[in-house]
Amino acid sequence: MTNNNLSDRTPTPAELGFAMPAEFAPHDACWMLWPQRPDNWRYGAKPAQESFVAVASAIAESETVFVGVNDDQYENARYHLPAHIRVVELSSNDAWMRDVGPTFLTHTDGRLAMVDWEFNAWGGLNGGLYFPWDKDRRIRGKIAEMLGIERFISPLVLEGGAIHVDGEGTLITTEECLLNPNRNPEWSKADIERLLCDFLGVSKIIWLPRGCYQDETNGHVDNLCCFIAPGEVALTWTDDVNDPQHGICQEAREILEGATDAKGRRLEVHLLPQPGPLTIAATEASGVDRLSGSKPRQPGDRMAGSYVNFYIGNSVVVMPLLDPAHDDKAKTILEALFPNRRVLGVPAREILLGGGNVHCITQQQPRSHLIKYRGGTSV
Ligand code: KQY
Repeated sequence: MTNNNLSDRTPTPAELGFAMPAEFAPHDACWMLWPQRPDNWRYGAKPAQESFVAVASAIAESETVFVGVNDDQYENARYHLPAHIRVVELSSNDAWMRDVGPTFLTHTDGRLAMVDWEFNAWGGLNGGLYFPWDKDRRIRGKIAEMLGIERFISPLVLEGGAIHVDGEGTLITTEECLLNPNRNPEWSKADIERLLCDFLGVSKIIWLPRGCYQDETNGHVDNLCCFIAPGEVALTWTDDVNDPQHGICQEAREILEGATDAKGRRLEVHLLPQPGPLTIAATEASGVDRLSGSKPRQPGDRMAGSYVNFYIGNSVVVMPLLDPAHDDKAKTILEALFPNRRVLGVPAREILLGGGNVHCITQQQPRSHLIKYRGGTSV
């Protein structure tokens, strides 16, 4: 745990030699959760569960996949998930492992550790998406116990989808999320930068003003833009000047193209077409339970669909299929960006209806000296 008192402070993870690797670095595993809450997923989450099975199966082609499940869904998840996927009982309030799961760190000597951020369900009682979030909050500690790794507790409210790193000292995030009064009102931008550098071993932060239009996470960067290699990012894009997303894409592109990374490189920005615009159909909204304290789904509401919300596995890239008019083009671009990985598309509208996508429901565990899983498909 970091104590910022200069007199008796403990060393930061960065000072101890830990840093967050890029997603495109090798993995030992991927962690996911099983969707079930009927006030977020329509029809008791049955259609979403099918999509989660497809995502887990695609990722399991190149690394071990763990799926955490509440006890009352354990048998159902075990039945629907293929046998080589590791189903473990792990209580959660919902199914966004990117945000509630560990941000893993590795040491130069190969050790694995994690950051345990503060979590308030994307805004707490000031615009958050549900209450309570107590089970989500315990997930990182439980995974640290299972893996037997060090857990660095950060005072920052942060979800994993709010950051992307290149593994070479650079981090991208958005002001809309990290500077939102519903996350860290007591910290200045400089304080937040220092905490990110201390906990993640980065030295350069690139701030984008806003995330995707109507993104209920308050602008997670993982839906807008991501590193695909050192010095290269993918950015969701629309040419439609009448779309409110247009200005968001333009300002992000200008900042990214004008930025240098921690190593002094200019960034190359690759554009991915935006799907849609996509909105919630009446038949989709009506399948979601209306409960007080959770975000209602209204017919016609714009969804924050983006092809940038993909997962980079060891030898696959798992991308969301969201719109027949744009899926093929987005896949072709990703195939060119990842010539050494197979790009697998999974039908993902059901995940989008729940408020996120493939990247939001997954969390990579980087390769370390810790574990060689037996019987899985870790490569
Ligand atoms: O990272 C995400 N996109 C999580 C969104 C949570 C949505 C809950 N309805």
